[in-house]
Parts: sequence; structure tokens; C-alpha cells
Amino acid sequence: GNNRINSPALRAKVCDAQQAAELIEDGMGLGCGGFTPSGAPKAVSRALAQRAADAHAKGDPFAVRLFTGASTSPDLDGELARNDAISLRVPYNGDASLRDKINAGKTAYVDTHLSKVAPWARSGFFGDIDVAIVEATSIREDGGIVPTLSIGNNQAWLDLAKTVIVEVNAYHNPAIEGMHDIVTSGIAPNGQFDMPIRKVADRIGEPVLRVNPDKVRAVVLTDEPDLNAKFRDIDEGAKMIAGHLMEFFLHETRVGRLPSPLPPLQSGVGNVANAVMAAFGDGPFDNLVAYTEVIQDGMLAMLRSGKMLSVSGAAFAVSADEAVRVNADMEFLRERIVLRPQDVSNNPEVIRRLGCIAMNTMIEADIYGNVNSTRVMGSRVQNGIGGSGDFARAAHLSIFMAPSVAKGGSISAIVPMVSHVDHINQDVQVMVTEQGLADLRGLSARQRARAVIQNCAHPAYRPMLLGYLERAESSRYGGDTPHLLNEALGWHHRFLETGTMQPG
Ligand code: 0RQ
Repeated sequence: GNNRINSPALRAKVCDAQQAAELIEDGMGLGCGGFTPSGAPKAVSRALAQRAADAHAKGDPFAVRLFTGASTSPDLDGELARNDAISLRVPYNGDASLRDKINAGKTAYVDTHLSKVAPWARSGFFGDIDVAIVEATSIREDGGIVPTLSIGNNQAWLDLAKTVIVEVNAYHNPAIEGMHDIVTSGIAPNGQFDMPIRKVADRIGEPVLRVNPDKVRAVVLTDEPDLNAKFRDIDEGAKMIAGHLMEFFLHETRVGRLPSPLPPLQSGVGNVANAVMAAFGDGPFDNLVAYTEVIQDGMLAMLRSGKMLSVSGAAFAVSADEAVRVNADMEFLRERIVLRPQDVSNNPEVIRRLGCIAMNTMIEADIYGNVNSTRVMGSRVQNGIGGSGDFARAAHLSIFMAPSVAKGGSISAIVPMVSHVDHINQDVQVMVTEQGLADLRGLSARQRARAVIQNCAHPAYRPMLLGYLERAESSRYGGDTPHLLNEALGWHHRFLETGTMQPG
């Protein structure tokens, strides 16, 4: 590992993870790498969880305010949450243990657009960032830090923190140097800078993170892969969703409403998104490009097959097997992928300029096209809005998809009124379930409702939804977006009372 540190000043800072964790005190703000398990600090995270456990055993308080790129790993969010060591979490979480703490009301959670975290942190909206912990593949002789499989907000953390800890992880192929594109200077105090990105592969910065070496107090050596989660095998429902989408794209290119090759694609997290990418892999479209956030297995397969030419993203979010292939194929991938900080990968200015097609997954939608991506029954957080809002609002075409029912059919994903809103109907042009696709472009609210009910709702819930709409329409208070306010959230209420949205 030591031969990965080519800067003598930083080589002198090598220490073990426990010593590094000693630099972190109760109440501090921690700016960490991590966007999916990619780039999350590992050894220092585990040592920090141990430090919290030791403090609590002595009866001392110990909790940090944790800021990252997005979700992290079981070593960081999981270990710290299980040790009650996170008082505040910003901006995204995918870990089950931390989710439980947030939903129990024990950890405060600020769920916000991923592109806004760095500019808001630089503006001081989140208070002090005391310590930065970033993961590196290597450190150059000039002190430039070569990141691993994500960048997140690391340049902001390095600029803001008084104390910096670097984990140098020898697992990653050093040939990754050159894949990253980071703006390291000329950033206004409020985090704004020019982003003249006109093509997916355009570069505007340099390939390394920059830090004042005097702030680096610890460099810790590791050699371990990311703790990547498994994708489920692609199920029938996800395949059907992907099939409806492919048919839509084919039709739209035939009638000239979408150009060929297609505009840059964005694809969200999870199994449905991976199924859609797999369908593109087998589909008729060539010369694809992606301006996206997470780069999953399906997209990498298309780069290898030549279907996709270039990808801009924030992070690799790959299966364990794919992570091994990524390491082996690094020279090939470096020519085709630009990894960016999330305030650039997800920047609405760039997404709008490129005219992206955004494809994200939802928890539920209402008949009028409003989408809930984050809160089950309105109050229990699942993950967070992540980058879905950055892309949905700015995209040329924003698509939301999900299975039409959840929990074995006891929950309809299409409801009269969403119990929480992440994406307003104006940011949803197309909705897809395994039942079909609703094209909502140019439709009034009541037309949207009929399209969503007929094309997306599960047959077990379709008559109930249509009944709701017709009764709401005849109530005559408001003919634009008719609702029955005493019933609008009644389906959720019924589920909480009886365990199903179906009436008894
Ligand atoms: O619960 O874990 O108990 O089985 O929600 O649902 O079907 O596994 O789907 O993993 O694709 O996640 C919207 C959460 C979908 C995700 C969401 C329950 C379901 C299951 C997970 P279990 P699935 P996925 C840019 C894009 C926001 C961020 C985003 C997400 C669990 O896609 O977090 O888009 N999106 N980022 O049973 C009750 C319903 C439900 C429901 C699903 N209607 N009611 N429970 N579930 N629908 C990328 C990034 O930001 C990184």
C-alpha cells in the first residue's frame, strides 16, 4: 500500500485506523466519501464505530453529524447506526440499521437533492464540517488525490474541513487515474462555478482532488473491495416494465418525437433500473450515451458490447462480480467513463442542456401523476430523494416506474392521492408499471387520471380507482383535479388499520 503514496509529505502521515479515529470527537461534523458503497471509508469507519462503543460503555456521549455523497456501506452507516453514533445524517441513506434509527426518531435526517449538498455546505447551511475522510486509489507526487469508484462531495469536504484523513485502498486498479474530472479551483464561496459541459464526455477540471497537505493528519492503508450488495435476478415484472419502455422509445423515434440516437439516458437505482438497462442491451438502439448518477452492471455491459459509447456518472453501483470485472477492465472503461462530483453529475443546468431522458423508480404515484419516491405510508422513510429530483425536474423527458402493487398485492402503487410528494405531476411525463405505460404529456389532470388508471393500475385496484375518480368528478367542487378529501388518503389509512388497501 505504501507505494501508492508518492507524496513524501503525505507518506509521513501514515498511521493506523485507531489513531485516525482518535482525531474525531463527539459532536463533530464529518464529511465522508461514499456514494453507494463506492468510495466509502472502511477501516476508519469501523475504528470510529469502536470508539463510539467504547465511549458509550464508559457512559460518555459520542455521536457525529454524518455528511456523505449518498448511501454508503454497512461499515459506515450500518456500524455507526448500530452503535448509536449518528446524531444527524445528510443527504441519503440506504442502510437498514440507520433507516430504523431514523424511523424511530433517534437520528435526525435531512433528505435533500444530491446536487445541492456541496454548494449548500460551502455556503455554511449545514454548520461546520470538522473532519473529512476520503478514500483514494493513490496519492500523486504533487499531492493530488486519485479517488476510487466515486467522488461524491469530497472536494467540498477537503476544502471545508480543518482535519483530513485519507484512506489509500490498494484494492483498486491504479489505472483508474484519469477517469475522474474534478473542478478544484475557481469555485465561488457559495459553491458555484461554470460547467461548460456540452457532451457527455466533456471534461472541465483535473483528474485529482486537491487538499492543503498541512490539514492531512492521517493516511491509513487498506486493501479491500467495496461491500457491494447483490442485485436480485431480474423478475418478470421488471422485464415487463422494461418491455413497455422499449416499445415507447421505438414508437417515439419512429414518429420523430425523439431523435436517433437517443438523448443521454439517466437510470436510477435498483432492480427495475437494472432491468431497463438490460433491455437496452438487447434492444434496437445504438450509439447510446448516458448522463447519469449511478453506473450499474447493465450500463457497463452496454459499454463492453459497444451499444453505449460514453457515460458520465457519479459512482459505480455494481454487483460484487462486476466490481472484479471493473478492476480488470480499467483501461478500457477509463476511455469511456467520466466520474464527476455529484454537483456536476447531477447538475440541472447540464441535464437541461443535454436534454436527458430520466428514468427513476417510485414507491407510489397518484392518479394525477404526483410521485412519492421516499416515504412509505407518508411517514416511514425508505431511502431518500437522492438524485431523482435533480434529474426529473431538469430532464427533457422524465419517466417514473414501479410494480403496480407492493407487499403481495396488499398495497396499490397507484393511489387516489400520494401520502408524500417528491415529484410533482409537472415533473412526470411518463409512468410505467408491469401493466403498461401512461403517456401523460400534454394531458389535463382528469385525462392523466384516466390514462394512469387504465394503463398502470393493477386490475385488482382499477375499478376502485375509477370509482373514486367518477365520484370525485360528480362532487363538483373542483372540476380541474377532483378529489374526495375524506377518502383521498383512506387507502393508506385502511392499510395501516387492516394490513391491506382492499376493503374488507
Ligand atoms: O420493501 O425492502 O421491505 O421488501 O419498498 O422497493 O421494490 O425493492 O424497489 O429497490 O427499486 O426501490 C423508490 C425505494 C424503490 C428507490 C425506491 C417497498 C418494497 C420494498 C423497496 P422491502 P423495491 P427498489 C438516482 C435515483 C429514490 C432515489 C432515486 C429509491 C422497498 O428507487 O430510493 O430515485 N428512489 N434515486 O416492498 C409500501 C409501496 C411500496 C413499498 C415499494 N407503494 N408501499 N412499500 N415498497 N413500494 C440514484 C440515487 O439517488 C443513488
